[in-house]
Amino acid sequence: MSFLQACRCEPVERTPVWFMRQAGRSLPEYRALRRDGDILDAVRTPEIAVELTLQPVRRYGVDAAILFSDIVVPLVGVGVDIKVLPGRGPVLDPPFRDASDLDRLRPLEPESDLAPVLETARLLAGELDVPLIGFAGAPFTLASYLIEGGPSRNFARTKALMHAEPTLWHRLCSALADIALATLRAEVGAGAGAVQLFDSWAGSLSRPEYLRYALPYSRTILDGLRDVGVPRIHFGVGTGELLDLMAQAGADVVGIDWRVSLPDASARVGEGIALQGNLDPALCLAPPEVVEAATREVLAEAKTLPGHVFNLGHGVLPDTDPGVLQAVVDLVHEETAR
Ligand code: 1CP
Repeated sequence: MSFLQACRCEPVERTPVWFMRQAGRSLPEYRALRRDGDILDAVRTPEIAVELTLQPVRRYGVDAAILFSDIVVPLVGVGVDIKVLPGRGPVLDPPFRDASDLDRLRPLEPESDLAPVLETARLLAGELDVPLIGFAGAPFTLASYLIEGGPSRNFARTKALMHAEPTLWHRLCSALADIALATLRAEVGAGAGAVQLFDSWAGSLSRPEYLRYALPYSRTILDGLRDVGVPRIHFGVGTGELLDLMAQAGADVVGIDWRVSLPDASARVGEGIALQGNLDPALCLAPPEVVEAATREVLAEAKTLPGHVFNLGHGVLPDTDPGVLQAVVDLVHEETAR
């Protein structure tokens, strides 16, 4: 299993590769199965979620599968009325504003609140011959959807709240950390062989903000998984200035976007930590020779790393030609075969 070995900085037969958002609108078979349906309905229907998880594994021969779900699913599970709108993302009306909104979050009971997701994981574990990645949203990123009421560019309300009402922020993020930890532990119990904590929007925080308002809660989650023994991947976008702190939060693997070179990222995260990344997903819309050169560049930069999982720096863009991703997978496998 080259994916798990690379996550643990052990020698590999060849560099493992998978893509964030490898299931999704870029695949014709995904569009055919999903049509105009609600993504949350697809997540709640194990036969469909299993098939959507398997589609990219079958097509590309990637070295890991990622459970078809969404970071907001555990929040929906505890009764928060979040909708996921096509082309937009998660929205919540009314959003969280004050301490009374904490009542909208109760503790997660995974076996009932996430029953279909865990069933999907169990079915997949029996079917896959590559590891299944379970995942959850980190407290900062989840809190941003609850407070902004949807996707955001500047996270203004979220930052205003964390600075103005640190006690409320602490209570909110503690509750979100408990939900994420319970989610990940249950997914591992159901067969996930690795987990990824998505703090996608943490790059909007300064170092002092990250240290005070994000890291403690992500650490609760990552530390809380230590005893289950699966690799813990910690990912965010635009986090070049935070990589050392994200590693300190308790990750085995840190996800890197395209803004930081892999050798620089490795120096920042420190010894014994593997890196995942970091081809720019936008380049996958360029002609094949551009993608090939960029892929070779990532591989060249990764040569001296203790462990490398090839991935994009963020999710596959919907307009990506699947043939381009296939060429990336094949090139990574061919070039790194020992
Ligand atoms: O209906 C659709 O197809 C809409 C697109 C979509 C998909 C395919 C959404 C809405 N969620 C998902 C599934 C999903 N979400 C997966 C599994 C698929 C895979 O990776 O192969 C995963 C891992 C996620 C995680 C997720 N959801 C993140 C973290 C990853 C990241 O991209 O940074 C985030 C931030 C979300 C929120 C979300 N859900 C959907 C959208 C469009 C968004 C982003 C909205 C925004 O820009 O804030």
